[in-house]
Amino acid sequence: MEPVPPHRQQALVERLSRMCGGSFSPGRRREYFISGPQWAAAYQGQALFYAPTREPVTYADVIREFGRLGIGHWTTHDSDVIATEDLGTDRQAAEIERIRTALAAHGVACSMVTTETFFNAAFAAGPAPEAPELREYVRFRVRNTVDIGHELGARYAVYWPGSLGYFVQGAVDEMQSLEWYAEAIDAACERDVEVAARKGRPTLRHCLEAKPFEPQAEILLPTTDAMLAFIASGRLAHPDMVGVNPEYLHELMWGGAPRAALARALLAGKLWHIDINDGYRLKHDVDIAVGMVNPLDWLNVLVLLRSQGFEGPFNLDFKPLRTTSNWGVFAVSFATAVDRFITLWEIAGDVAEDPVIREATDALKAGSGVSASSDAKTLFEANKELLTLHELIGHRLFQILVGLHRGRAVFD
Ligand code: GLT
Ligand code: MN
Ligand code: MN
Repeated sequence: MEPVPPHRQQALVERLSRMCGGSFSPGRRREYFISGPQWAAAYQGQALFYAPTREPVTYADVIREFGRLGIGHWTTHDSDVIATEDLGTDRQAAEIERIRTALAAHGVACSMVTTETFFNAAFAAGPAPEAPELREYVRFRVRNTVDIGHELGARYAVYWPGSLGYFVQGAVDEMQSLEWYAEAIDAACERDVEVAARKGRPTLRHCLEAKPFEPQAEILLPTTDAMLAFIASGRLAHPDMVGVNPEYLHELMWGGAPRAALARALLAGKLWHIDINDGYRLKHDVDIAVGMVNPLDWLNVLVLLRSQGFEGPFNLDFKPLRTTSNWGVFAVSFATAVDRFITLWEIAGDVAEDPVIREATDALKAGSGVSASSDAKTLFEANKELLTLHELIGHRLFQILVGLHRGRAVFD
């Protein structure tokens, strides 16, 4: 093949994207409760050993592009859009007004706000540090984010505790740190109750997000299950206002099964928000876009969520690859991520309707009808052929994923 000179490269990517087909219209994409994070679109490709590969983008760019693509919801950290030194000042109020104008102009709604309590040097010791003045600053940040959320019309607030942990064991008192962290969440809930009453709005749904490692060596609340235990611990003043925001990859990072983790959150009535992405087990927080690594697992996750009536918000918390250009972030990354999600969601609907899966699961639940009281051998013999259906269900799910159930022929 001939070399592709720089001025022809976008045209090539566009032509091959069209050849892929399978993209949904902006109107269709807006039918789903999908949100795009400011920080995902603005990610410049940097990491510890990686220089940035993309130019900075503003919230105005991100909101305009989300509107054009049909990503109807936008999520942000406080400091993604307001300079840290402007937080809580009149300059914040002016910026919020500009953000509201941009959102309205492009038909995008702010669904969730989150507080950055990990990046700034002030959070070197995490969001529940020993020094009381630092904890007061954390409370100011979360309260102020609640204010921003109400001003932008958000319904959800997310908290990722980042450095709540330690590099060196014994350096922090785990019990004390957890109590201090609870105080920060209480401060956010208490401000929310006040502001919601004043504005005649419902209170926000406060969602805790776990990540098992990075940036600290050991994390005090590393998994969604740990968050559920924390919520139920009796330490929070408003546990009814607090739920979870599991991130798909964060459960894989500790070796968990995301679908099982989500089932436990559903059982607790606490699955309120979810970060959708992909990646590899027991590795870093690579935040690859949804469906690029584990499409079958994702299909199963969505079958569970559909069956339980969970319909969002689905937050596209991924990082466009650092090999993707600024133009490609919207032209390829977000466009294809949202389309893969919708495709998997619709295929999950096919699973729910599939006659093979339905009859197989019904048969498994019907059992053999042989009652043999405490005779284990007879019970085993009476059910053993039926249990072969587990493997057939796995095969059928594969067929549905690749479209064989719709007549896709691979070989003659
Ligand atoms: C950070 C983290 C994400 C969280 C964000 C919300 S911050 O990027 O890795 O998973 O969802 O604070
Ligand atoms: Mn996340
Ligand atoms: Mn992540």
